[in-house]
Amino acid sequence: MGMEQTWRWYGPSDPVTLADIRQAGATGIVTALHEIPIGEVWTVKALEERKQLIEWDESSTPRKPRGLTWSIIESIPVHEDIKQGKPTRDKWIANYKESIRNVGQVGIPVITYNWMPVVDWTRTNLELELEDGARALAFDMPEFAAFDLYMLHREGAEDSYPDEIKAMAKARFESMSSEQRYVLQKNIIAGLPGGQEGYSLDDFRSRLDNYRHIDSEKYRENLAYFLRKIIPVAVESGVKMAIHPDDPPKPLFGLPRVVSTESDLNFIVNVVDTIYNGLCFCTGSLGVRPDNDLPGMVERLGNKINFAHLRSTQRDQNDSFHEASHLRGDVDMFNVITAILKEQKKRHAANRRDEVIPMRADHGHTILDDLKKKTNPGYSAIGLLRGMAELRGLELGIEKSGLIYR
Ligand code: DNO
Repeated sequence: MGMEQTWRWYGPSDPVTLADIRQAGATGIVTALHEIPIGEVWTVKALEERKQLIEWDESSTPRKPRGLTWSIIESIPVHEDIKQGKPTRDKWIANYKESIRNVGQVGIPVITYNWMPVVDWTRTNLELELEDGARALAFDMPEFAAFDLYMLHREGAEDSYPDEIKAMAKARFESMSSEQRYVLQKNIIAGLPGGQEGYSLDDFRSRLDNYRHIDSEKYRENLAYFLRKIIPVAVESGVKMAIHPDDPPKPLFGLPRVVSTESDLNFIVNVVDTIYNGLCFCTGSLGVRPDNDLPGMVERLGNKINFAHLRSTQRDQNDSFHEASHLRGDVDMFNVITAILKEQKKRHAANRRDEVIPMRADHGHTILDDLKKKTNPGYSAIGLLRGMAELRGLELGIEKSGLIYR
């Protein structure tokens, strides 16, 4: 049996409609109540309403099922006080637990979240033009350093980069127009779709300042504290948690990062050893590090994978990368999908109810007609449709080949 094909929908204002998603062949919806401020409780009423909207077409009487299910929440963001381990964290954790209970009551089986400090996923360029004219998301280290050193003027930034990156950053900054500098700043701190809030420069500096005394060890401890409190509630509520890896999987702005490597993931799943304390296996994020052996990680950590984000990244020079099409780039998608299907087989043999792992094609290129439209970066319909169609074809090929029985 194949994976569950899901699609991220940004809610009623998403230019990609539920009907579009159905036509793309997905059956699961991945979404969030983006309007709820970070830390507040997600009520049963608000969850129910959104679930009805997703699953039922009310435009005719009697109403008709759309053929879509709200399968995953991505994300319930974690309040910064919890991440920083502030004395007020228990109040926000109590809210988080309440939200988990409510999600369980409404019957949504998985919640995705991340443990990235201050910023969620980060890119410097949302429109890198590829040789075929498609646009891709990219992270350029010298540009990122130019922002950090010459626009943010972060204390300590000088020690964060090797000399050659600093020299490139300086040259890059000097050659940029004020418009280009503004776009760079906006890309980095104004918030990407579905991410944390956006910040102004001053606000951003003070947010970074909160981490002055938090090193990786402390930051990891804060995560363990959070997990010990929430996982028992997740178990009770029948809701599986799925932590998303750091994107990119390396420290930014001198902030701690503790969800980047296999040993980070091992630490996390062992804090409370249950399938309810699991992973969102994002191949594009983890794949930026050459030391992450993705198919091997699926083999070793497979029983804790509650959700898969399938996409590929291509490492470039100077610690930079861009998003490749789904079957190209550095991610060995063939062996990743083979390993996921083998994991599903094991679950089947063990009679696990969650035998089918939900996946979504993540971050497509902007192509064809979407180049003329306003779209959410990485989430335009046609590019994602291409990605999903490729992944689905690869999956079917692997299934038919009998490879997963070997
Ligand atoms: C980006 C996404 C992330 C992800 C969060 C999970 O496209 O993968 O924003 O949703 O990090 O909390």
